[in-house]
Amino acid sequence: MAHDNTRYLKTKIKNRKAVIGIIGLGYVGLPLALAFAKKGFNVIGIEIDKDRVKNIKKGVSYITDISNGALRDALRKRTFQATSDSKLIRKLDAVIICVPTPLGKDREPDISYIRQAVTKVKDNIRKGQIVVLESTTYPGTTREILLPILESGGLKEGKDFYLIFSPERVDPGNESYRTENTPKIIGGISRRSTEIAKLLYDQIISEVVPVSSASAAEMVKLLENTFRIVNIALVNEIALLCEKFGMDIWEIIDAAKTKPYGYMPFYPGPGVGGHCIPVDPLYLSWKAKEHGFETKFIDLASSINESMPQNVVERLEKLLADRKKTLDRSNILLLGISYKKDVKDLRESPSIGVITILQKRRAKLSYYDPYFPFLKLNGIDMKPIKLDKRELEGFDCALVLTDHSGIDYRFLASNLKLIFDTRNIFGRLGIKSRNIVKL
Ligand code: SAJ
Repeated sequence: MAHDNTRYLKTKIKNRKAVIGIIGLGYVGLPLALAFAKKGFNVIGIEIDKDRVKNIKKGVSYITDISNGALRDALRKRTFQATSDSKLIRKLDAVIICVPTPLGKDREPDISYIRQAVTKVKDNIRKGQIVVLESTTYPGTTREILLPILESGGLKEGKDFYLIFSPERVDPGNESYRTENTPKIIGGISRRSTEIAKLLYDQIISEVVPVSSASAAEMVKLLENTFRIVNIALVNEIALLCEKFGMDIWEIIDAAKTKPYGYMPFYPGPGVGGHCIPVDPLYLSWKAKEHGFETKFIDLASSINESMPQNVVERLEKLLADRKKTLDRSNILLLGISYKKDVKDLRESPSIGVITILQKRRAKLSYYDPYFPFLKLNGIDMKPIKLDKRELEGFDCALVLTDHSGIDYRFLASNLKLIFDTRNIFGRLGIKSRNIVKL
């Protein structure tokens, strides 16, 4: 029986008649939904946030990398619809879970969104369905948490349904690598599940890479992001050392990256933000502790990155002191608050850390970020400014925290008394001036 099921399912996938469901239409789910829709699949997005569903129905995208045009195209072709009704799961041939995996209040993994999503799947599951988890999580989640829930109604994985982990690899704002051309890792609970998932993702992604298990696929993702957090922390520490030595870290990195092998540039900054890099490695260290293993690298990297906002404020304080000023009597302009350039996302943004410290030090704060026309932080309304000459002249120092594109940095350089540039955006644009100080 299972064999016939699988054959029928494979045929539906190959002729793109399989109905695809995406649970969670965020920066991972919405691009994935449109990637399937573009290939002619009928896609149902199941999104708990009713405002998001409303926006999608109006053809208004809330994801930086998805244009309204792309969204409207899929809606017009009727290959994509959004709903909050999870009962539609029973109509699906494949259900792909793309929900957040944040940290709880004690910085431990919070997989409540995964549990909610997989319970909805369990309540509506039927024979022959493919269930994929894409949310980044600790190794073992798919096997230890999802499998028992989905088999609790008596269905058997690998026979009645297929369960796979496939990590999302989305780099918001990256123009070169999109869903379709970023290699995709897949790992099933059973071999048959891996095989089915390969066929499914082969329809939309040019390179699909099977690994031996769901846990292996979960671990691949965590190695990728741990690699990043550790290397960013390393370059942040070297930057602090270069400041002591009176050296220009940006010159050192630019020279080091001429090495054609065995080196990869990372850049210092005010800290590490986003919902992945500062978070995912802590999922791994949490799981490691269950096995009595202490992940020293991850713990050290997290603490170095988390200390960067304080280091930035201390450096700013010194710059002001050199000009006989103190923080509590200074007017500071924060340039950019997103966690990284050209995205609208404040999650774990280092700017929040910097602003919180400056608020405590009673500095007078204003900000400019084209993605945030207003900002309320720690209960305080932050004042957005217009980048005009009169406004700029009133600041004792401007602090570049996010190097958004499309800003007239030359105009800023000629109208600000002092700029502390933690991203070296001015250096990269070849704008040199005595009033610009780099991290
Ligand atoms: N950062 C630095 N120095 C660097 C690189 C990054 O300070 O050299 C900071 C950024 O400013 C940002 C944070 O680290 O605050 C995270 O940067 P990121 O480029 O990793 O950005 P994310 O989290 O949006 O995207 C990442 C993906 N990025 C890249 O591979 C370049 C990738 O790590 C994951 O596929 C993705 O998160 C995810 O969803 O896991």
